[in-house]
Amino acid sequence: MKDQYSDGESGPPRSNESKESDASGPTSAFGRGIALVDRARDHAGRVAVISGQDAFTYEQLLEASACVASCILDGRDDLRETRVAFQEPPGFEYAAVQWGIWRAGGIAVPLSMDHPAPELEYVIDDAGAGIVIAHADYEERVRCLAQRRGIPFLLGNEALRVNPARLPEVNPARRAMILYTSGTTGRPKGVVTTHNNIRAQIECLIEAWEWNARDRILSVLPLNHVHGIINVLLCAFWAGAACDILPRFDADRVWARIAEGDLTLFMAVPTIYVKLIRAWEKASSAACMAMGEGCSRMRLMVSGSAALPVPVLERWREITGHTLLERYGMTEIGMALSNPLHGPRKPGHVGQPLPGVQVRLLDESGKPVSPGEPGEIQVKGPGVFREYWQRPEATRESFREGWFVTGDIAVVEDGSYRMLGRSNTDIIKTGGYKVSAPEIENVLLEHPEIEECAVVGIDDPEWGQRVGAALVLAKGASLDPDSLRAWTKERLAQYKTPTRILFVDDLPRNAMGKVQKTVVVALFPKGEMTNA
Ligand code: MLC
Ligand code: AMP
Repeated sequence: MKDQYSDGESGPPRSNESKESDASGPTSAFGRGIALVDRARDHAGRVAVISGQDAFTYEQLLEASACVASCILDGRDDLRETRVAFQEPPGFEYAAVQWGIWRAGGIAVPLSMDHPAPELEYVIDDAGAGIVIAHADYEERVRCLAQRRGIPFLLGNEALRVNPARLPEVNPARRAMILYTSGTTGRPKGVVTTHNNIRAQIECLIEAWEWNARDRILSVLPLNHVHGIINVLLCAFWAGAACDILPRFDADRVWARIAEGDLTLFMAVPTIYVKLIRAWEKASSAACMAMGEGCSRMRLMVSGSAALPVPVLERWREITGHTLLERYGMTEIGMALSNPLHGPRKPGHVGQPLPGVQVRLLDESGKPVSPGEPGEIQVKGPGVFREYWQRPEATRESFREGWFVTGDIAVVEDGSYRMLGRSNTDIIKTGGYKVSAPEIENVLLEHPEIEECAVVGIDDPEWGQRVGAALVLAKGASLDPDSLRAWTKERLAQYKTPTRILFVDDLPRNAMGKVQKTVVVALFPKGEMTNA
């Protein structure tokens, strides 16, 4: 790592920060400070984003984001860390809005494209959003959420047409982004990263995976999580590479795009590789030939966000010739461990610390483990987040002596880390999404027919884990799984909605009355989707 990062004071800029700087660039005052944006001028003529049939250069991204920034500023000199929540489908407008918020001095709070209204409202309220932006296709729902709260609402495509004005200079130690992530208790927490944190998270991947301006990556992941935002979109932008963005994952479209033969990188969660393997197995031999040819032109394919089952790694290698590079990361820290770009990648392992990232394993008494012993992963480095938004106690509790405590258990074998699971079974990973069992239980308990419930993760070959719910119904009540799922989907994201439902007379509890989740897991018959 070349630079030193210091997470200094944030908040309102010092008096010289909003002064006009070098007038080069697309506006009279470019508003420097954010390295990612400043670098874009070095590759102004290169393609930054491909979205359907359209390609957009870095120059266009700079121009469009200056317009968005000016629209959001609306005459002010600096947003001074106002939170700007935005719902934009993955594409050029998303990138322009994200950069526009940053260049105006705001904090970007990306909203999920798939969340029902109550989840969106929670994020808008918890972040204390001062402005809400949406793509025209989502205007109807999002505008009224904003208006009900008296928050100014802007349309992304209109913001893109505003005349660019003078932009502030942004101190990179300032807060840049809030991503919502589920925890072991309560509702999701906002993970705050500064521009410096984001830069560090990007730079370690640029170095480790040798990103360069000739790269072309296909983006298929949601852009409200670290994997899609940092590892795919922003690494591409840092490198001056091209990011070809699909609005959402679709196995046939991904294969068709790979078969075109011009991609160099692909990154996804294990569930996506499972779905791609399934689509391959259904394809004609001519199509498989073209798909295989496209894969052979790529230089790297990466898996992460959840454990990659070894049979999936092996099948992927059989059909594409690629040994997937598995790495480990977390919203709070970006990426921490990675198998090597060059050299053997160990199946079932996540490799070694990335450049600039310190990792240690501690036992239950807080002492470093002996070699070969399991321990909890703790991480330190310039990419580690700044705080949970407005939760100082939760922030304090998540650090020990300056190390972030991940809750993940691992062991080092022959110098390579192997993941063993989490210390808390109330966290479920499904399709690469992290979900909290208590959060789902709290919603289910609002249902009038449900008296008690226990939510658990059930191992699943496609989703990693499925969300399972064991339910005790109120006396004399009846409930069918489909209507319960429909009811839950109105309140929670689809991936949090239980797909394994079991009706029981009682929940298994220990002598203290605590529900025994491992016993609950064993109650679910193997291999059935739902059963009543
Ligand atoms: C959807 N379905 C599920 C499900 N999600 N069923 C079980 N479990 C789940 N988790 C069902 C739906 O109900 C629906 O069924 C059907 O699948 C299709 O839904 P969909 O939403 O269209 O699915 P799809 O688009 O195929 O989504 C699959 C996916 C998505 C893998 C593309 O889950 C995804 O994008 N995951 C990535 C999440 C991610 O980016 N995580 C990174 C976090 S950052 P029906 O019957 O209703 O039609 C992080 C740090 C790090 O973890 O290290 O990277
Ligand atoms: P999130 O909070 O959504 O960022 O998810 C982070 C969590 O995903 C980590 O704490 C791990 O539990 C899990 N995770 C990420 N990558 C891997 C991996 N390669 N293997 C196993 N678990 C992983």
